Amino acid sequence: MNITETLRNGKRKRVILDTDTYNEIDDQFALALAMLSPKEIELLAVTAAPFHNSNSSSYADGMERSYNEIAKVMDLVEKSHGVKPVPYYRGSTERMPDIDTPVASEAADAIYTIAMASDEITYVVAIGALTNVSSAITAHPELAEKIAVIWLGGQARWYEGGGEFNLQGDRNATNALYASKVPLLTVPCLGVASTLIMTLPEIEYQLRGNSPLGDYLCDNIKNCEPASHPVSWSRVIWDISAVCTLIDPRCYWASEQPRFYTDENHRYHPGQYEGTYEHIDGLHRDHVFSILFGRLKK
Ligand SMILES: [Ca+2]
Repeated sequence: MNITETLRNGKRKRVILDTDTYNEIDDQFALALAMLSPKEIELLAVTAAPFHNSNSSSYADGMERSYNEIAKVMDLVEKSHGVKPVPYYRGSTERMPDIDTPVASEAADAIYTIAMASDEITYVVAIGALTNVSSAITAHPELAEKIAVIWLGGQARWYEGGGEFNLQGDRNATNALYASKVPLLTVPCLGVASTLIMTLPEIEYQLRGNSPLGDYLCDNIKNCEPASHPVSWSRVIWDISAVCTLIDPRCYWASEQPRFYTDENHRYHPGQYEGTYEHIDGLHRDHVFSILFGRLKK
């Protein structure tokens, strides 16, 4: 299965969004965008991914905070646009101990149950560490026939590896996904998603005062201003990239690459696993943001 070809067929897609929503300020955009794109996306469920950075005290705490943030964003979307919340689930509280051992969670169960309930492919859009997704796949290898994964993670292949937050969040889960037979499309971070730069004046111009959701997203960006108050600063809204592939596949171009193993030094070893995956090589930044603001503005 070539995911990009299926995305171009113009049909509405069954989607589960797996998100570490509280880890910074971009997952909120991605979740709102998915909810506000019903023509292209049938959002069946949202699952909370674990993370650990300065916004959490542990992977379990990061998952719980993400779970609560999902509820908050869905509430803001409903208040602002009248779109009803969808079911959402707690994810894993720990990382996979190795590439063969799944971690049980409501999220992994939901991915399996939802995917098996239809003859159509379910697109699992993962914008955090892959623990929930790879746990579902490892526990139920038959999901390879039922799902396609679109993952924001890793770096562009020309970086020859390198640490990256979503990949490092669960390296065993990353390797489990590449080792599996599940069709995979990736949006690499540095070199690809890193082009999705937004500044405070732009978002204020587009969304301030437009809705409670718009104000919340503006406030989050405003709170990111570096303490050094540089003349010019920006934020990358990484996570909208993965959702935008479903809304309009013309927003990216991709190439087929050998599936790879990531070692403990975060170096990639192409060809270590069988088969290929689709690697997004570039994104049309202005097109992506035009879609985003078009959907988020009332
Ligand atoms: Ca994320």
